[in-house]
Amino acid sequence: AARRTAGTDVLQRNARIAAQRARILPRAVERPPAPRPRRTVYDAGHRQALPGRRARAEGEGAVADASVNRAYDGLGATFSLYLEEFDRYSIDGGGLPLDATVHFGRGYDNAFWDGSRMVFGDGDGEVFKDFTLSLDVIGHELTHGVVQYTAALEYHGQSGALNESMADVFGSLVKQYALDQTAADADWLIGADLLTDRVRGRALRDMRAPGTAYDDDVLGKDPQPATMDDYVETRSDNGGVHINSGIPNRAFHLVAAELGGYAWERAGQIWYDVLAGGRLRPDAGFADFAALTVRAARERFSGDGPEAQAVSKAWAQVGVVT
Ligand code: ASN
Ligand code: ZN
Repeated sequence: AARRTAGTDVLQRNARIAAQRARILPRAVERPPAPRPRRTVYDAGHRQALPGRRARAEGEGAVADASVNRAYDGLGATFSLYLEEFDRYSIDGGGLPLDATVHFGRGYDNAFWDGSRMVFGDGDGEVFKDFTLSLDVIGHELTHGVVQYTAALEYHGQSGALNESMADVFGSLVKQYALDQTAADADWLIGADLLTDRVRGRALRDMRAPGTAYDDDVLGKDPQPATMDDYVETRSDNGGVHINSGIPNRAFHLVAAELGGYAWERAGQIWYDVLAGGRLRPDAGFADFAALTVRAARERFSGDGPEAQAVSKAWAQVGVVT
């Protein structure tokens, strides 16, 4: 009797396992593995030669250098936002390996995308700290790469300011996504962690209130306009690409704030649809871009839904006619 019971147990167990397999296996087999980033972080050792010494590659554990680890994690956070929310596989959409170099130069006060990699300075320590400290700045630099592979917005005048604004918008979304912040929770600042205590300021730029990020003896006053009435005509900074970006930045914040919830879900999706949708020309101006966002809101959501209304209203508020 004991043997028969054991035998029945085995049969029942086998039947149970077979049933589980039938439920579980087909799904596990059908789903392809999630794409993974392929990151490499280099250390320029305070020289200006690129890429520098290989410091941490994909799958390797944290190293002693915090700048290396922040860059590595920032590349990962940016990869995740684009993949999980916009279905974009890396910067080029085709799994491009992600490279970054830290400790570029000595006291170097900037970070940039050089066409194939992100490069970070340590800051001079007086005004700026290490440029890997702000996750939105990492997302900003990588988004210059995304722009290069999508609309390729020309880096001067209004198209250049749109290029800069895209970098700020998606840079901020990288941070919001990593911190699980709604539009209401987010600070909407770019580079809030970069300024030393000696600077009178909150960040490099404020998307919610352009022109108010800093007012300081060394840096001067934040020159960003918040509406077209204050658009800055200048020949410096490629025609004010980091200045007039305040106008489309604020439009994005207004849409995100009006719609509420996670900014990447609706406002970010509309902006991404325009950036990667193939209709945005490299020499697009603000009005071209604005009209495409209204169209994208209608196409992705609905003709006269809250999304399209919020987008139209935001551009009107910043003085861009759609
Ligand atoms: N950090 C600046 C930027 O990404 C550097 C530059 O390219 N002017 O816009
Ligand atoms: Zn930029």
